[in-house]
Amino acid sequence: MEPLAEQLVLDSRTRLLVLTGAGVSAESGVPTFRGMNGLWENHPVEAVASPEGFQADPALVWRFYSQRRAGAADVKPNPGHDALVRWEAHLGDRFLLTTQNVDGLHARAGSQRVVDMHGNLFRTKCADCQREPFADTSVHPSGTVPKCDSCGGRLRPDIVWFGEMLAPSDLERIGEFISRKDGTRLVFLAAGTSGAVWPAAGIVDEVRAVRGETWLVNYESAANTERFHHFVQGLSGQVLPTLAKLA
Ligand code: BV8
Ligand code: ZN
Repeated sequence: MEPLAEQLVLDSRTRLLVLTGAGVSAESGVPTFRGMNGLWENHPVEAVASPEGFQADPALVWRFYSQRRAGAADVKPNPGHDALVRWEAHLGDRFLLTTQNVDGLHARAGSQRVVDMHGNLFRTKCADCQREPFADTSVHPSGTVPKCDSCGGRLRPDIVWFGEMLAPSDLERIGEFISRKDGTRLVFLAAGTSGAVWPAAGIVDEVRAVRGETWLVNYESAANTERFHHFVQGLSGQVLPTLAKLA
């Protein structure tokens, strides 16, 4: 095992997997889950963001997502997002960004190699037929449940809810990058995440299983901080722009 590097060195022998959470969008003005104490209008987010919640009260769930669509529409990427765009430009295909955020801010900042592992706020699909998910910024009036114009069923945001499987193609893409045998050394950096939601919280262990180097950049300690070789405490919008040595 090579000596632990004190600085995040991104050179020609390195491939980098980045995982982001709500903390990376906080400085753009997007509320975090912990910041809301996991609650929305006194509903546990896990209750609203679940198939059961949608079955029980689809109008409530659409009010939750319409509000977030309205909120996410007029926020801008911050220097934390921009730093990741620069790292990707430097590393090319030796870079992959998987995000738990559904706000689309990484893509708006210019990130290309992005896995929306929990879906995207600005995409909609049908809960009752297999039509293709489609881009959708609609903010629906409170109390309404939009209908599918091909089967008449209920539309829903194209988001991975609690209790729902992540897309196998997304898990494969992450797994392929972790187990890649191309002579490069694997570095993993998680930023702005509390490490409370799985399977995202387990990626650090998958990386350690292949002897990768692991970094956490977070405002406060996370549920899995001790799993990381390096913990840099701070605001991602201030830490990420200066953390990496692009060699
Ligand atoms: C599944 C979309 C398989 C919705 C989301 C193993 C153990 C225990 C439980 C489970 C397990 N495996 C599965 C589970 C169940 C569950 C789970 O993990 N539950 C938790 C609550 C215990 N997982 C699932 O259900 C997953 N599916 O496992 O399917 C399956 C299915 C059926 C049957 C068998 C198996 C699906 C999980 C995805 C759910 N969807 N999002 C929506 O957004 O509306 S999760 C959602 O919550 C986010 O995407 C994100 O993942 C999570 C919030 O976490 P963070 O992003 O980390 O945000 P948080 O606010 O918590 O923390 C922010 C951090 O940033 C803080 O630490 C703060 O200090 C820091 N910070 C703040 N500001 C800054 C900052 N840091 C730096 N700079 C700043 N400026
Ligand atoms: Zn339909």
